[in-house]
Amino acid sequence: MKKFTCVQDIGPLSEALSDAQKIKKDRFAFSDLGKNKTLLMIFFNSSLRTRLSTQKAAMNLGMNVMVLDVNQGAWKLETERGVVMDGDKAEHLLEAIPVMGSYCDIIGVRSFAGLTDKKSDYEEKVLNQFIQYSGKPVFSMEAATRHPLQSFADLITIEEFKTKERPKVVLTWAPHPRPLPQAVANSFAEWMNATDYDFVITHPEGYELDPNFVGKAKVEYDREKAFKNADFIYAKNWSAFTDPNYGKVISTDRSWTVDTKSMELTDGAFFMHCLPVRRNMIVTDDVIESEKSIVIPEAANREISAQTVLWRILKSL
Ligand code: AN0
Ligand code: CP
Repeated sequence: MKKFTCVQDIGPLSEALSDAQKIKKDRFAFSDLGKNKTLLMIFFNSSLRTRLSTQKAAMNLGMNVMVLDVNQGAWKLETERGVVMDGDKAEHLLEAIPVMGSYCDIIGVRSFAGLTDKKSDYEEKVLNQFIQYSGKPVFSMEAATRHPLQSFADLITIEEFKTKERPKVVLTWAPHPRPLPQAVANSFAEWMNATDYDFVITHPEGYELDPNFVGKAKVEYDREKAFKNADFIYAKNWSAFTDPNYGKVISTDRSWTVDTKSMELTDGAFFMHCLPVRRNMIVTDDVIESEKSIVIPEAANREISAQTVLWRILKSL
């Protein structure tokens, strides 16, 4: 595997899941594979889980790991070509990328959507420049439109907890005070659409996602109807995608907070969220602390999804 940015890059999900299972059974079985190979993780945005789980995954495979927080100690980077660089940005991405590529064997990039220019975000400008100019395999640690390592971990988690062959999985929008990218929701939809689950998306009017990601999913505006018979509730906030509100918070309606009353409409559903989560905005204390909450095993599976991806890339070097 030469890149990992979307569901297509992983190939058949059944094979990816079986690789993940094998790795989870013995995560040190391939600890020689990454010997003398270096992973460089580049963060343009904050992270807890992605940073730690991906580093741990690389260490399990015997790799060396370097982490660069672009906004803490590195030169400020210009990302647009043609700009007269007379402002505060001292270096251009077009030099920085091949330089970074020269120090490592695999590059992981986190670069969120700016949420001001939809076209630029949805073209995945930053991630694609890394793919084009680094000369090294690149994987996404959440880019502008997708978060595939999260979605892969979500899929692994659903497979572990499901009690029926074809569970009903509901992606529900939930309120948040600040504008967040659509990446986690887009990506979750993309991966769920690649399964044969019964997949439903629910959100208030105005929060429609990009139809390319919604795909064949059922969109149900009535949250009560959507929650009925659900086996998994996957909560996430995202800002508006549709113009003229792209990147804006158009509602913080707390009747969309996932609470015990709404969970009672489901078929004893498990509660999922990628974390970090704002309690009593996205989900109540009661629900996230309930025995149906699987947010911790979900986060733990980030190590497994990252290790499966790194294992595949290392094998192809
Ligand atoms: C980010 C987001 O919504 O994309 C990262 C989630 C994994 N969340 C926040 O910025 C709070
Ligand atoms: N879920 C997730 O990607 O978490 P971090 O932003 O902490 O990495």
